[in-house]
Amino acid sequence: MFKKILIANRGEIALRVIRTCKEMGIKTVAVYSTVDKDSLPVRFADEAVCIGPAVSKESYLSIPNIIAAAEITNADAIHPGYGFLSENEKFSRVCQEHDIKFIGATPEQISRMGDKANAKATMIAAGVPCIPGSDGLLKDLADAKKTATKIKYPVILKATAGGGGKGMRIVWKEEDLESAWDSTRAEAAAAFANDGIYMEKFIEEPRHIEIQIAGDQYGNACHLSERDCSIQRRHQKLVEETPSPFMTDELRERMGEAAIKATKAVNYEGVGTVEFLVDKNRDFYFMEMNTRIQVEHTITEEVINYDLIKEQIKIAAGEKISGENHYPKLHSIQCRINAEDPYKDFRPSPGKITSYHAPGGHGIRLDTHVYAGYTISPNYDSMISKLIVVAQTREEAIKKMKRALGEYVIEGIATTIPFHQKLMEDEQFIAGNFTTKFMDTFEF
Ligand code: MV4
Repeated sequence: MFKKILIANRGEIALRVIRTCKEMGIKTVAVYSTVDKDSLPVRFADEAVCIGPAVSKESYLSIPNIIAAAEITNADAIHPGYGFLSENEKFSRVCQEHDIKFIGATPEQISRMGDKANAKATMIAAGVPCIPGSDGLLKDLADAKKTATKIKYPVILKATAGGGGKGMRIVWKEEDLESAWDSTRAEAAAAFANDGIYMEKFIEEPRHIEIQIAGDQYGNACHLSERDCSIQRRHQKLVEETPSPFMTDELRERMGEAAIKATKAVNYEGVGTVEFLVDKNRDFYFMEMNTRIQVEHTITEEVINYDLIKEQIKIAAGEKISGENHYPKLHSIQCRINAEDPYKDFRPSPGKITSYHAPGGHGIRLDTHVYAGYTISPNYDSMISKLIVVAQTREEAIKKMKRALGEYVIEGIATTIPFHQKLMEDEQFIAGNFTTKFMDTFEF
């Protein structure tokens, strides 16, 4: 087992990793930018190293600074959390070259899954259902026209280097194809220095349901059931839950099986997520594979009673997993509480938390790095905390969430708490009747 892990991240996830390391008897090193010097990860880690100024490029994204911090503290592994360098091929490789275990995917896996057309080709070959579309990248506009005629409009153009909603265009009819082709290519070239584009049939009003997976170094793989992440706004998830209200036992078996095929196809080692789009007929299609721990891993932990960070560390250290799948025994919901003003189009609201009271009690979990007097910096993402509830049923979980939101006091900045309170009262949400389009029409 590792003796000392450096956490190449900040905020709640850095704290989350430190907590598990402590329970496992592993020493921890926090790295921090100058504005984070008074943060809880710095306070609770065994050691802390300043790696640069507030701007991420010069601190949390600086590979040389982070490797230097690992070398001077003698860390034998690095946990990258989510975001920042967690799916960075170069960082994974540099860690390898310095004999530091990167707790995440290999450089090869990151590059294979990061190129979406390539990832899709891998999944088709493995027998994972994928959305009908072009055979790899489109050659030119004529190829795009031919493919669209074959699969029928509406279609979607996607940048192969994109993902998470960047570099996509929906095309409803042939006369709009040429300008969409030109603009998607130009945008992809500018944003990713890669203008490779592929095409898919556009799935209208899908649900976003993802399967948590784990694989070890010996070829064992299992799934840990699903999370429904359909409540999103501009590709930012707002609420996640498990089990999905749209799930059936039969669909879970099929999606779990497909996710395991995806895991085995890339010899994946570690914990990861296979994202699917699910249409109204409960047909599902591979979308992306995430090779990191995700923000919403918490709800899976709550319903199957499992520490996913611990599992991640054990797998990285070479331990075997049983290969048995895990099924939800309870219902869990997570609300992401952001420093954003829901009354002003979710505009960011950084600043000082002047007064703070955290909810608690049975079935409540709050993952956060904030406290009274903490200042939310405009330099990083605006998440304040993740409020997680677990209960016997979905109905009970919603009631519990309402109760917890009502106890949660954050003063000095605007937060998304009022949005979540309204959502928990929404008839369609309560009925489990929602798709990725839900937020387009949600009145707030
Ligand atoms: C799609 C789609 C419909 N049809 N692909 C958005 C993020 C990126 N991972 C892929 N995305 C989508 N791909 C086809 N063929 C709709 C989306 C999509 C979406 C997916 C999941 C969650 C929220 C979304 C919001 C808008 C569009």
